[in-house]
Amino acid sequence: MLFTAFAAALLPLASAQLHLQAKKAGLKYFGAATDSPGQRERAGLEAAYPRYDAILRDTNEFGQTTPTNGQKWLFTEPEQGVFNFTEGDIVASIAEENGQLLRCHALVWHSQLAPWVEETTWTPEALRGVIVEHVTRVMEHYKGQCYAWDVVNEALEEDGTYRESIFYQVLGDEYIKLAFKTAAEVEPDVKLYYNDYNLESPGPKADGVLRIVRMLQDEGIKVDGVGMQAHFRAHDAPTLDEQLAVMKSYAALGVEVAVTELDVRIQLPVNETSLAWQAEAYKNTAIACMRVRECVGITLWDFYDPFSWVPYVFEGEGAPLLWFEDFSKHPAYFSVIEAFANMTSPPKCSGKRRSHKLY
Ligand code: 9MR
Repeated sequence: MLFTAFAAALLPLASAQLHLQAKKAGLKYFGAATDSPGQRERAGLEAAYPRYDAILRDTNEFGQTTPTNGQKWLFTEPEQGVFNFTEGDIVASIAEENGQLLRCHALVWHSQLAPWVEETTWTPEALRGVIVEHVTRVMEHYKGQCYAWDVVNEALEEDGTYRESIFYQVLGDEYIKLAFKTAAEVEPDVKLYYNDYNLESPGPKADGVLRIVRMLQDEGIKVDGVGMQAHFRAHDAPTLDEQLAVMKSYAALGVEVAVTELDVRIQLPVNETSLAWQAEAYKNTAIACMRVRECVGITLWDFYDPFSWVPYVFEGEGAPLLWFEDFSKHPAYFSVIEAFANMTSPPKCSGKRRSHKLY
């Protein structure tokens, strides 16, 4: 009994290897987003989770992190011109202490927006000023710390038309150009991403992304990447072929791609079948990212089921991540490791990913 408990305690570190294996397979990183403890407490969870922290900080497991909430407008500029970086800094300092890459998220988004932005009646000129000020101040604060910024998040509807956010209503697609242009002026070396969900298979929304990237490129505005959030359902996740096709379509425009918020939710309670579907979905995403040279990495939207956003939003669904509540690992963890391991032998040549014949 004692031995089992002891072995179980050692297991997470002894077998820690998502980032390690992903690197060997040619990715830049495998990471997990995380929330700051203050946010956890507000969600009714305990603040201290030493076992969680040990896994998050284990760089063999995760070489990258993202604050799930702390850098959003609601927290960073709760009142006009009043900036607060406390929450975002907590996660940024975890990344710094551990030498993990930081993906920064998100500058211009219609959700978790400070109420003052939506409650004011803006002239186009005034809202332009607000966007420039927000992007500039937040990016300046995090200058040198981010590998990438999600500059504009979720600007599209499912049919590929623009979402009627306050930004779009006042400025049309100009707000997207302005956000990217400003971001590039503040920090020319950071990767600037458009990030959205349901972009993981070809279709009207993916076409909308291609349109946004081309629009920016046509105007000579810097855009470096497309972030595919990848919030999937186990029973109908995009296939490997769909993911490959869509990643290649973005990459064909000369931008990199990343899987930025991966989770695969299950109808609760989980059973063997749903866990197998989930394992397949995770594996397909890992394989797709490895096969497309421009796919730089994969980020889980947290890694520990109790911290997922899913049960708060989708009643009856959950268990979308790779660690169960008791810190045992999902079958999907091992399917990802297996996918990476199958890709790593023989090693790839001259920095280019080899063509993978194993799948
Ligand atoms: O994980 C975030 C959760 O804690 C927040 O309550 C939620 C509010 O919308 O946002 C979650 O993260 C979202 C991310 O920022 C953008 N893509 C969708 C994510 C899940 O909602």
